[in-house]
Amino acid sequence: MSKTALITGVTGQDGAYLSEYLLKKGYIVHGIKRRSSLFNTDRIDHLYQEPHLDHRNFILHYGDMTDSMNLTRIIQEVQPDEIYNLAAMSHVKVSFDTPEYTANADGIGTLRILEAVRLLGLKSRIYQASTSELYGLVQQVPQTEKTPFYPRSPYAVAKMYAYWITVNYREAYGMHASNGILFNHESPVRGETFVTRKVTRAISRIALGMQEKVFLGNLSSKRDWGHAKDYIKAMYLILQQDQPDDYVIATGVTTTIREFIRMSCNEVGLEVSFTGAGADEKGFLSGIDEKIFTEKVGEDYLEGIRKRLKEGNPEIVSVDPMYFRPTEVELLIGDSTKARTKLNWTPKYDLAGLVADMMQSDIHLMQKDAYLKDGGYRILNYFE
Ligand code: NDP
Ligand code: GDR
Repeated sequence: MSKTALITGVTGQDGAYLSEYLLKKGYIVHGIKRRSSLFNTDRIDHLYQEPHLDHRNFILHYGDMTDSMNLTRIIQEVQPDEIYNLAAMSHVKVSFDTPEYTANADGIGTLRILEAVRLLGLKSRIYQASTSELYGLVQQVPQTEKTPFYPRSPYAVAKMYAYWITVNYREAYGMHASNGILFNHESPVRGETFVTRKVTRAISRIALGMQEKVFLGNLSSKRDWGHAKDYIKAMYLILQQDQPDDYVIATGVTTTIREFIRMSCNEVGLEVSFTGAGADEKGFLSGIDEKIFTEKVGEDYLEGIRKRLKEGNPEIVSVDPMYFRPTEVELLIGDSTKARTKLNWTPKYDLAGLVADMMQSDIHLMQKDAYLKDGGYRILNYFE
């Protein structure tokens, strides 16, 4: 008998990779997507199955984390063996603009799922997408399952409620409910407004002569970045354990945003040097390895870069304080020893592999845009 999984946030980065992974394992996968005025299923379109087919193993339902009745009905209909609660307003900076909505969707939304399973008397195992943002203001590093929390944004505070309500339902009602405390994980389908993807898209466009520079916020914060493909495997493993529990999932390596930019540039043969600090920091194109550039980007674009270099120290990164956060999380570095020993989880990608994967994909996507632009089509340049 195939197992049935229900994924909230199925249209997001992790939802897409997890759907693919579970389908390959023979699961019937149900996903909850929001109604939107434009199609929002880009990341899962390759998995889509026509609703008129007799036998489908990938089924989408309209829903929202703020609608208890909707969630309860879907859970009752689907009777899932496993629920992966990935839906959230997941942007830390935006949570300062929409704090109440974030609390509702990310915090109370988790309660709605737990309570629905309890009231329906189901035995569904529940995975809660917890986050390294819970650690916030540095108490100790590396961060483990025992490190105290000190959330620094409305997003993190909402996720703190979700973390504890998951623990509470496990202890109060004996539910198989677990938290994965995942550190930042990225991929070629990472949302365009998170810093890694913003950088890999921008550097690709700069290399192709489609954009002059990119505006960013705090370049000094440090993140422990992994690949989403590795991290969704940990979610699956957590729900396969006999006992529910909470696990840190991380690589154990931390890097500044500045260094991530440098690595993304180097990936395509570009060199960048930084001057200044804080709001005055700038990044300049300082050299080019023409062999790597030609191989990764293409000879056609070489002349444009040579010209920019000849013009003298062209600025490709500027800091704009509008991207600073009212309270910042400066340093994240996770210790995932528990997951590595108990779940036997090991990531395949290191940061260099992640950067290479993201840059390769974005260069390819932007080459397509450059081709359309050359053909006279208007290409929108959305910076945020
Ligand atoms: P994304 O932002 O890519 O995806 C979020 C998903 O949630 C999307 O499918 C989105 O739908 C959906 N969603 C948002 N609000 C609602 C709502 N009110 N009702 C229903 N669905 C909603 O996030 P990721 O895939 O990167 O992350 C998955 C989860 O893991 C999130 O909970 C995130 O907070 C958490 N997390 C992520 C980490 C990371 O580094 N990626 C690290 C640790 C935790 P739509 O597509 O319509 O916007
Ligand atoms: P984060 O990811 O806040 O860690 O949350 P994000 O990529 O948004 O920021 C990481 C760091 O980069 C700095 N930064 C910028 N960030 C953005 N978005 N845009 C910029 O222009 C920019 N410039 C500098 C930020 O200040 C920050 O220090 C992500 C999300 O996926 C959460 O849902 C998840 O819980 C955590 O990772 C773990």
